Amino acid sequence: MANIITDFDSGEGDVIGLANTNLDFDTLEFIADGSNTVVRGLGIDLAILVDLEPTQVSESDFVFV
Ligand SMILES: [Ca+2]
Repeated sequence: MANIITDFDSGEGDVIGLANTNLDFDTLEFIADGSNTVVRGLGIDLAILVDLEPTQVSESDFVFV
């Protein structure tokens, strides 16, 4: 089940951490769903960013560990 992130704001320094994954930013898809953005990787919905548009998501918002 996707993590629902209601308070993401890169202006606050928020980042989305993805651990133990072979994913990288280029393998993620960002899909508009109403006013939200679904973050999808390898066909799996990883996170829902509430009240954020896909164009507002950038590579610097993610940390892969
Ligand atoms: Ca926040």
